[in-house]
Amino acid sequence: MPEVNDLNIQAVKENFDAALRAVSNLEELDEIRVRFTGKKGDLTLLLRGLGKLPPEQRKEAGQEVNKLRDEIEHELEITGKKIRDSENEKKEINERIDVTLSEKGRTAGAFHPVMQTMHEIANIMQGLGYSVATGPEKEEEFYNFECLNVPSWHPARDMQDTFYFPDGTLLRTHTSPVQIRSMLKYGAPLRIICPGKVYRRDNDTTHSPMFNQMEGLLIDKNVPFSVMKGTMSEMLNAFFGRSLKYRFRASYFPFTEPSMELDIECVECSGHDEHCRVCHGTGWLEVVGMGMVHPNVIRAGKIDPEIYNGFAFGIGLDRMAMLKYGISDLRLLFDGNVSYFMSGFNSGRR
Ligand code: 2U9
Repeated sequence: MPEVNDLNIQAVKENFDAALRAVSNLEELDEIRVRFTGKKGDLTLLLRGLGKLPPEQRKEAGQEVNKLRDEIEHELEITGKKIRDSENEKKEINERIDVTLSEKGRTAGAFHPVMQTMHEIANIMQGLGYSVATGPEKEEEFYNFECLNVPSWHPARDMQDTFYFPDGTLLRTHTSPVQIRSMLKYGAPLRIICPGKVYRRDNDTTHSPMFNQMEGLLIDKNVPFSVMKGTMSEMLNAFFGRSLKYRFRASYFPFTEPSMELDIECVECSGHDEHCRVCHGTGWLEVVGMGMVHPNVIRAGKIDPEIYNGFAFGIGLDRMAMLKYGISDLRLLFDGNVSYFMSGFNSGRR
């Protein structure tokens, strides 16, 4: 075997074979490629050394070096392909998706308790023949107050109590304007419920500047007072899932005459706990305001109060949700932290 520039062709071949046997990835293979075929690589040195050989040895040595170069390039290519194939195979196995596996599981979303309450009461009322009506939250004074027999001197109209926009419009303080708009649109007879957000300048532990209400309106001929009382008690029995005790108290609202407030027995203690945190020992909970619609309001809805009468009611959905689901603090309803609700409010305490 000729020696070229002190490098033995056979030794280069053996070194290359040994290096190739030890290679395990493409980076290492690249290092070998540089070590043997690079500018300063063993093969290049061999080629350079050819010129220093006596002319009679050059031809044979040149053929040997060229043969070795072809072999090395061939081996590098084959080994590179083997490594790439094996890496692809490993990747395929590691990244393989088993489409038959079941999903990891996720926490189910749920309706907010106030929305659940809204749907429950709406379902009950729809069962009694009422339709759901909605309207704008940004209202005109005319629909929010004027049509509802709320005089201009009434404190509710004050800047202290109502959110006004600079143009004189306002954030509705109750959903009553929806009933006025419905009377104007559909006329009589009418049976509607109007759920939605309402706004008042109130903010303390028991009041939020935005809260949820559901009002209802029935207009027909010769509607007796007893239908109002019966409808309200049926609705509350269905909502709480049992027959409750009721107490009707005389009250006053500008839009109804006569007006009443309806108390139910305390859903927490039924009047048996003088330290009850819900009824504070009174045994009663005030839940609904209602009354026979004032003739002025019927007239504002372009319906003749000599022919038609009816009743209306208003109920606070946030308070109803708290009572039904045992939520002790109003602020929890508007808090972004869902952990409270995830921890089982939905267990159906009542
Ligand atoms: C029309 C005619 C009459 C709606 C009524 C109440 C009584 C009432 C309160 C309950 C709890 C508001 O959310 S609350 O604070 N509401 O007491 N609302 S009668 O009367 C109407 C509405 C519209 C056309």
